[in-house]
Amino acid sequence: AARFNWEDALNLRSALSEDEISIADTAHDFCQEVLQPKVIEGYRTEEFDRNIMQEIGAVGLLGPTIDGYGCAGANNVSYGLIAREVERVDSGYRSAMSVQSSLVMHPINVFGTQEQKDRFLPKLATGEMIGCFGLTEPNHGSDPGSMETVAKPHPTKKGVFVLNGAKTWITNAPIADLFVVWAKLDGKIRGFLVERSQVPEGSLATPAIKNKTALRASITGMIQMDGVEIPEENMFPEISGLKGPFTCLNSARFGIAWGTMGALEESIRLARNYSLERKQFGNPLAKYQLIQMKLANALTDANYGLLACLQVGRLKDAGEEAPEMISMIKRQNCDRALQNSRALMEVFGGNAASDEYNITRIAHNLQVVQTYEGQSDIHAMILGRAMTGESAFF
Ligand code: TGC
Ligand code: FAD
Repeated sequence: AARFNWEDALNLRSALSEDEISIADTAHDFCQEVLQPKVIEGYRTEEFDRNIMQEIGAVGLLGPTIDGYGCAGANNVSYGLIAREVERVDSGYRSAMSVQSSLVMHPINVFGTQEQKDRFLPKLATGEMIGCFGLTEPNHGSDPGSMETVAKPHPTKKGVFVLNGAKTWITNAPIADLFVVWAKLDGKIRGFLVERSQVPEGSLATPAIKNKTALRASITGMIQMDGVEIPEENMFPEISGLKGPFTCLNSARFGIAWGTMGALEESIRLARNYSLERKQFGNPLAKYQLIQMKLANALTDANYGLLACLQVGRLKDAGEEAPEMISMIKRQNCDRALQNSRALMEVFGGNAASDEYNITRIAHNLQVVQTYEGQSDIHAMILGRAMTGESAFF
């Protein structure tokens, strides 16, 4: 019989290929050596140094599933393993990475023209260029189909579109060079590539949303467009309707399902170690049943969650996944990671209030992760609709 290893309780590693293990180990070492030492300060100051994206790019972790253009050409399981390693450090760093990979590079790769791919993908892969994804608006979050941002042909300049509207809560927006903006053209949602350096001065503003209570290590802001002019070759040529942004979200939500398990695993490691060191009533906290219950609950949820991710990843690699499967793992893993990390905060007593113990940062981040890319209740209704044929949204 095998010895039980709490750090890989159901032996996920045994179900991975050599390539997947090698990518996961590279990502792990990079994240621990380069990102982990920055995170407490990054979270305190709420500053995201754009060099971080270049560092992530230099180890090949941006757009890893894309073939060519300087990308790794790895499978979806590998992408999930990378997200898990980045989010083991911080959900904000995983946000910055997954927006670049899933929400900017992925749509360019699947919807873009050859010219768009050649122009943008190599620079996005190195992190020299930073991208963001503008879907959410001040009045339309869970219901992006009602968006107000519009694109119109320029009244006098041939081959030019003009964008007007506002997007909010956009990861990377204040420092982005490239904006994937979803806007209605003749009432239909279309995707546009807005290059900061190419638009008329004063037409594009990207103020940061400051003083966040979570995800402080990533930068978030608005995209305010007032007569942004872009050439028509910067529109995705074929894709129209919500299918465009949701195709991107399928990939990002899949990564989040893995990522949250990394955050939960880190919460478990921190709480276990703390409980062995801290003594009350003459014993280490780890000796008490109620503490062990919290650890056992969290460990079970993390490992069930990872195996569900692996199953959906294998299906995705075979082209056999359904979006509802991704809704299921995104919702379940966010909810379990949030609930368990909150319970594990209790193990730290008053020290949970010190950022040096890291646990509270992780739990607060997970509240946002459970909200973005479809709040958990929205995913429950996506599943309920698939089960019953009845839409509960409208
Ligand atoms: P609905 O009728 O469901 O769909 C309209 C059209 O879209 C298609 N579609 C999908 N296609 C591919 N993949 C999916 N997952 C799809 N879901 C829907 C659908 O087939 C249909 O196509 P067609 O051709 O028939 O028109 O539209 P609805 O208006 O009823 O949608 C409701 C709902 C709730 C499902 C949807 O709007 C939703 O998921 N809302 C949540 C919004 C959301 O996830 N926003 C994310 C913003 S981006 C973000 O948060 C990034 S954070 C990144 C970070 O920092 O890490
Ligand atoms: P609302 O839609 O107002 O929802 C509020 C509550 O009501 C939720 O609990 C929701 O589940 C519930 N609700 C809504 N409708 C229903 C219904 N029909 N039935 C029952 N309950 C309902 N967006 C982007 O486009 N790009 C990004 O890069 C991005 N990054 C983000 C980064 C951060 C830090 C944050 C906080 C958000 C980010 N978002 C981004 C936005 C995010 O996707 C939205 O916040 C999310 O989709 C929810 O929208 P909302 O905030 O408008 O909430």
